[in-house]
Amino acid sequence: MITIYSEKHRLRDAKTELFGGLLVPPYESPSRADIVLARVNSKKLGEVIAPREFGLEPVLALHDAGFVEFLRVAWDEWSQTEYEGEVIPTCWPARRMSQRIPDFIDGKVGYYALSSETSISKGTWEAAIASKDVALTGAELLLNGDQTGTSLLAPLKASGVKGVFSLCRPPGHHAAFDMFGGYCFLNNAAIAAQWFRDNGIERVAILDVDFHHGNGTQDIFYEREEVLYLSLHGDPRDAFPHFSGYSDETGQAAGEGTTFNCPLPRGTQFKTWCDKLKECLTKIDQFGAEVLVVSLGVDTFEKDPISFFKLKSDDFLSIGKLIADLKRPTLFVMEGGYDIKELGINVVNVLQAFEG
Ligand code: SP5
Ligand code: ZN
Repeated sequence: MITIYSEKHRLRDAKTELFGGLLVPPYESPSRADIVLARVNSKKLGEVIAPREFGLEPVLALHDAGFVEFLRVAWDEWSQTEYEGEVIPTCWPARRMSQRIPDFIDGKVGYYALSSETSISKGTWEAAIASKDVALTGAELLLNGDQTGTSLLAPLKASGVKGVFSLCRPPGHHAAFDMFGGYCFLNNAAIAAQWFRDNGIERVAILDVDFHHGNGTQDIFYEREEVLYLSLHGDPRDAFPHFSGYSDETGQAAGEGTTFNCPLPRGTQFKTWCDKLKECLTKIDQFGAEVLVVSLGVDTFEKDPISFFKLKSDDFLSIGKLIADLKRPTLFVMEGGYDIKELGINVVNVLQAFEG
């Protein structure tokens, strides 16, 4: 399997995360991509290639233009104040307050933030742009093949499943139409899914196996009938992002029935999780998805420091195998996973088992 990877992920290297009332070193760190890439290489998963640049058009196809401009200038505007730390919101347009966008950076960051653990730091914008290019390059490779013109979709019909791994960092699935947070700025998986739609694919499914609910992906496609969003995640009563991911959130308007949420309790083991995965896979099949995007977070791992499911390293092999059984061209987009030590093993387990 080909991996798409950009060194520019290193530009996202915040010093602070607000956690438990303290500013701590972020869980979402550059070492995450390093350890995954090291495992991709040591297990000889396949070639690793750099992304090409797609510009802002595919971003503006899904995200609010004012939000995107905010992300672009947030660090510079913050740097022009007397503040010494990183950009952290302290004030929100909460219930019954005005939803007008303020001028000063403190107000703007509150307007566009959905959570406050995610500091915006110098270089965050550049890294987020590179990350969405990693997703888009993966999508393009899956659809059109490499420069020799070999499409991966055409041989699918004859010879089975094909997959591409976009090693995105920073992750994306919490980034909504006009909000950042949960370590995410631009929604890489959603941008890739929309790119498939804009390039001749009628029906796309996004399967989100990250521990956290992908509130951003759900938000972006909530009223859309041609993009199916399915997620297994920690019950929002106990888990971030807390205000999204209940099972009665099923889509609306034309999108009614094209969102499927499986919230699961503390301590969930693989058996229970896997039964829900199988339900999701059946729905993807019935939906008639031509392409599958997997939001691949492995923070479901038993040793993950911020999550509460109990999956073991070998369980990630079963996940890869089950996804392969769907026999759809599949773009794996890296999301969360914070047990640095075993992160690479768990991610590559999914990918290698997918390849069979
Ligand atoms: C992409 C992704 O996985 N984002 C996750 C963002 C989670 N941020 C908030 C974490 C709050 C965790 N509280 C954990 C309590 C641990 N005992
Ligand atoms: Zn997560």
